[in-house]
Amino acid sequence: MKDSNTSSPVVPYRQQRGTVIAHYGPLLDIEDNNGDICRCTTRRSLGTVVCGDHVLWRRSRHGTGVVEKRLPRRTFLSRSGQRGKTKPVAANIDHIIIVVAPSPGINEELVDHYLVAAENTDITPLILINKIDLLPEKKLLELKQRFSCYSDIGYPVVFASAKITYGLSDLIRLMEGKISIFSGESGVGKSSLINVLIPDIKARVANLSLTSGKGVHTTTTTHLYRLPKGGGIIDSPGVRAFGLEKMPVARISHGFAEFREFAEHCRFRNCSHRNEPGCAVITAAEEGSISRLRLKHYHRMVAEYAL
Ligand SMILES: Nc1nc2c(ncn2[C@@H]2O[C@H](COP(=O)(O)OP(=O)(O)OP(=O)(O)O)[C@@H](O)[C@H]2O)c(=O)[nH]1
Ligand SMILES: [Mg+2]
Ligand SMILES: [Zn+2]
Repeated sequence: MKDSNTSSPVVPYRQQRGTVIAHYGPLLDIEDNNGDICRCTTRRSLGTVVCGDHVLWRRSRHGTGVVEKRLPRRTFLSRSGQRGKTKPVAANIDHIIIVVAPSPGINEELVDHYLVAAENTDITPLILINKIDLLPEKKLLELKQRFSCYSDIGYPVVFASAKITYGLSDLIRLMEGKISIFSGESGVGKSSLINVLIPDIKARVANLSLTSGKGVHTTTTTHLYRLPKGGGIIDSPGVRAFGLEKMPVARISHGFAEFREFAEHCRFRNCSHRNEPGCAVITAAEEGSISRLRLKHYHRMVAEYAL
């Protein structure tokens, strides 16, 4: 009997699942189910893929591969770049670890932007204050006080140092089996922390002599690294700001959940908590029940991003 397959073209490689672990312009590094990595091109019809995306791909000749389809995403983090253009950051993340540090400086407004983004997805945020080795005890206590407004409302706040490997054991447990992204300004030590958490890899870290000022971006591509006990960490380039897309005020309020119990007692239902009479949120801020700084950031975000 004639073999009907003999006349059809040979298909040497089967389609398989993979994960995007890095993006280099049009090329992607795909990790297969065995943890092997293959540099791939993409089908034109593929659309945008980002680090953490699950895809269908197949090997081709010369040790490369082709990504053919992006699979549905569990979570997706994007930000708004210049001129309001959406910039995808990463997909299928469980945790966002918001890293700040006394050098180059603590930026709570950036933290609040990340929290609004995280609260509007299923990504769990955690705040990590790195480089505490730089702080004398008094300054450290001040900083703990300053960040108590976050721990009081339920966000984990970790004080750590990549340099002296301090404060990371809880984080290691939390990250096991999950995908986490380290985000924050350039120079706060995201790559340094990742190098401590995964000693086998060598994420590029800024040379001390080059970090005298802000704006030196050492990490230039988003990269997923595997953790020894399962799960992974995504290193991402530093940002100056984390722009949000335009959104309804309710979604901004969602990132300021501690205001809610007070907002229910404002005299006006649509109170902006700015200068209305009978505003229970302003009273709460004056009495120290909520953070004045967070209220200020809320107003700024409403002015900038509310639809
Ligand atoms: N003193 C001190 N320095 C640190 C610590 N962690 C990182 N650094 C230093 O901070 C500088 C910046 O660290 P990176 O890890 O490159 O920072 P990054 O956040 O990855 O920066 P980008 O890749 O530009 O976004 C380097 O010189 C590190 O050696 C720390 O815990 N303590
Ligand atoms: Mg880096
Ligand atoms: Zn109000």
